[in-house]
Amino acid sequence: MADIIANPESEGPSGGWGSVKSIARIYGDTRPPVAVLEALTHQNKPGGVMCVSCAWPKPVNYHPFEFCENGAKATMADLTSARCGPDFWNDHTVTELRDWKDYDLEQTGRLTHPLRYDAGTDRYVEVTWDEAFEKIGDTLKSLPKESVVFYSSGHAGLEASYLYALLARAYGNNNLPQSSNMCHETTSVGLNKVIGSPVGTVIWEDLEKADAFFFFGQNPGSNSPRFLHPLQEAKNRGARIVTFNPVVEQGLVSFVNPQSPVDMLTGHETQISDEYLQVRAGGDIAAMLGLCKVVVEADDRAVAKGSERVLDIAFINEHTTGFDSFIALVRQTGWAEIERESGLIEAAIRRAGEIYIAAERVIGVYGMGLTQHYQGALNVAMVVNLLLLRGNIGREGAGCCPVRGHSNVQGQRTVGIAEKTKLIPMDKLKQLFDFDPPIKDGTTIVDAVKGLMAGKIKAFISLGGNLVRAVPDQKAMQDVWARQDLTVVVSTKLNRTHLFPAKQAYILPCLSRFEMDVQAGGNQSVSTEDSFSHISGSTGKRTPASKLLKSELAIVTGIAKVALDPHPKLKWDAWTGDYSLVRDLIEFTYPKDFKDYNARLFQPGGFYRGNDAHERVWNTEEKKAVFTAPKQLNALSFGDADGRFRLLTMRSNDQFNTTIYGYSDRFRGIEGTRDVVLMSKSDIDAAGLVEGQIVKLVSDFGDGIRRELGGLKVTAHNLPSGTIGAYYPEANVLNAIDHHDELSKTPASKAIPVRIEV
Ligand SMILES: Nc1nc2c(c(=O)[nH]1)N[C@H]1C(S)=C(S)[C@@H](COP(=O)(O)OP(=O)(O)OC[C@H]3O[C@@H](n4cnc5c(=O)[nH]c(N)nc54)[C@H](O)[C@@H]3O)O[C@H]1N2
Ligand SMILES: Nc1nc2c(c(=O)[nH]1)N[C@H]1C(S)=C(S)[C@@H](COP(=O)(O)OP(=O)(O)OC[C@H]3O[C@@H](n4cnc5c(=O)[nH]c(N)nc54)[C@H](O)[C@@H]3O)O[C@H]1N2
Ligand SMILES: [Mo]
Repeated sequence: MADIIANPESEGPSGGWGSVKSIARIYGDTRPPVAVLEALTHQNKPGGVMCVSCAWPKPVNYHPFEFCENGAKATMADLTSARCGPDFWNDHTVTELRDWKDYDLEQTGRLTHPLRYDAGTDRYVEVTWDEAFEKIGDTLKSLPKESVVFYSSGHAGLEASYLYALLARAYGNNNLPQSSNMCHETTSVGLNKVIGSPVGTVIWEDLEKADAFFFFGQNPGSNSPRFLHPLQEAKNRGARIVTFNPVVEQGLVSFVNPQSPVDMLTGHETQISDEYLQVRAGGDIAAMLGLCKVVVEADDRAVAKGSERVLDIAFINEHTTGFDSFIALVRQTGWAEIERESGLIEAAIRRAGEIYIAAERVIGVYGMGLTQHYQGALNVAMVVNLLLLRGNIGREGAGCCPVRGHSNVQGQRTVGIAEKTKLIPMDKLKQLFDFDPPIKDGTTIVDAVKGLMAGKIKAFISLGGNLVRAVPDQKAMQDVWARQDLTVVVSTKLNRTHLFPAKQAYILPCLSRFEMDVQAGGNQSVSTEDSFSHISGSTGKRTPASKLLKSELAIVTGIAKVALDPHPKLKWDAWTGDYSLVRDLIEFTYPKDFKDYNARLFQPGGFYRGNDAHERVWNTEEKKAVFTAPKQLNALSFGDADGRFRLLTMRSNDQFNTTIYGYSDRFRGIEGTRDVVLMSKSDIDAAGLVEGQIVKLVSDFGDGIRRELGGLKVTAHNLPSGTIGAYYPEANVLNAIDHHDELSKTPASKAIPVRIEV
């Protein structure tokens, strides 16, 4: 067993009483009605509400409480008793609110009325839905089609998302970027390139059969806590877990199951990781190459001895391409280089490699620690290389497991929210709706921001999200966002994006998934797709926060009716009255994925839409799974230099993306503030700093643009030398919009080149 040094600052294992205390604190902050507790007991179960937080799957054999600390926080945040009505603006101007913290904006509560920005008073004022739609429609009709963007954050259900994509295409463009452009686009593009699947290959049953899990840059304790249950079960049956992460994340160290009375009372901890390798930020390619080297060397020994091969040669021959050049590179690369680039010692990589070899079935798990890098797609290809060596894809108990963020981020892509036309069955759309869909590819987030900067983008519709706060070059983004002709943001809560209104700006308040969505045909259900490609229906039961709220679907159709000319095939009203009609359209458009959609809506655990790579059918250009010889050993676009640090931007367990629930990052022992820069003690000393000193981070991207973030307290933390940490989204002012994954354009948020100024 490795010596795992937990952060001395940490409050102890993930889960446990800390988790219960944290939920109780948010309960006190938000004061939701007591019935929220009832809502929680139905969460993620058939007939209940699918969590609005992350995309972790819903098991068929669910626990009595199938929710986690963060799901509970997200639920309470949606069902808060606080309201942000029109009278809020009697006391506040937009300019004044820009000085508020994200936390304080969130605390204002649920939005209750449609609002229009009034430049004269610098406030939002109440507007009727009809008036808002009419004005939005007039402006959209007057603008060049290419200048309008239809963004979505991964919240809205499949039904609203399908119609949103239809709206954009019927309007005349494919400008449908999504939050995944900042997140798992690296997977959609990079994984697809090497195994022909834009999504993970693992399903729930695989978790129950795996002998080992290899974690690369994914933090289940904070970001997908329900993952800790199958991990705990896996540990109990003897499976091994190996983690590569610069930060010692408590959830990957140990876990006390907050839903097990015995564990809670006895304080029984499950140790999660058998080996914890603190790789340098951006050092995973070298680390994984080292693992592959251990496998190849073991195979060489087996061949010499005439014993059973370590490589799965039959699989490699039948199913893969590129093996020879990859192996040549593995042999060529020396340990000194691997150690330097990964920041890990050979012996540690060897121990991890032995675990990989000893395991019959391995799952490779990854998250933002791999995807948000300049060579993010290469990171992903390296995970696949490692898995392919021993046939660990398309086999029970094995596979590739990217863990998605937003609850329906994967599903929105499945039903047409995509800027790349090749992903869309345009012929089906033409057949169904009798129009010629636009053939030009639309814009990604990076290109949309650059389009804004160049003045080419003139209007943004946002179906959820907080784009101004989520993107790189946030300061420049604020200015160019406000220069547009029109911004329409469909939201549940006030956020920073609303504070940079365009010439015409609207906030359209929507229902949360917990709330009843009563339309002409009665209370409607929506559906979402999880990280394992299972689709589940979700029915809200709570009384809406305000009588004036509309569903996301009704807002989409409301805009469609004013932005587009009437067309007999576009039956916006009928679809709004009965969402099952939209599901029929989805089934017709994507028959393989959505067979018997309406009939299977409430199947326990969701219905599986299948994945060819899971069956070892490779939809790549080569029709094989692809080994990739990496062209570089780190994931960076820059080299090491004196005084230059790799800044990784972190999430705490007390936030959901740009929504800040509180200032307690209890797993990392940081309380009461987010204005910190985490550094190793040796880096603090070497830089001539002292703990507690207030410093400024400045961008070292080298494009001559001054980007800075001041007021950060130097805080000692267990990190590899040269790697430092600060919180997302605050640190977004430091990243450059041109600093992104080469292949997919996902912003490289996990190794931003910075310097420290005092
Ligand atoms: N509570 C909570 N839950 C969430 C979210 C949230 O903000 N809060 N966000 C949701 C969303 S949209 C998403 S996409 C997911 C994100 O969930 P994750 O994919 O877990 O994302 P992060 O926490 O940003 O980063 C993951 C881990 O990568 C590590 N890391 C950073 N750089 C590197 C590196 O170079 N190599 C390696 N190996 N590791 C590295 C970090 O230390 C961190 O532990 O979570 C979802 N769930
Ligand atoms: N530096 C750095 N930048 C990053 C990241 C990082 O790790 N580091 N992570 C990136 C990632 S992974 C992602 S996914 C993006 C996130 O980018 P976004 O998805 O744009 O941001 P969120 O913070 O998830 O959006 C929060 C807002 O969504 C609205 N909202 C909440 N629930 C609903 C709902 O049910 N319906 C509607 N219509 N609106 C709702 C609320 O108004 C809330 O304020 O940020 C990215 N940016
Ligand atoms: Mo995400």
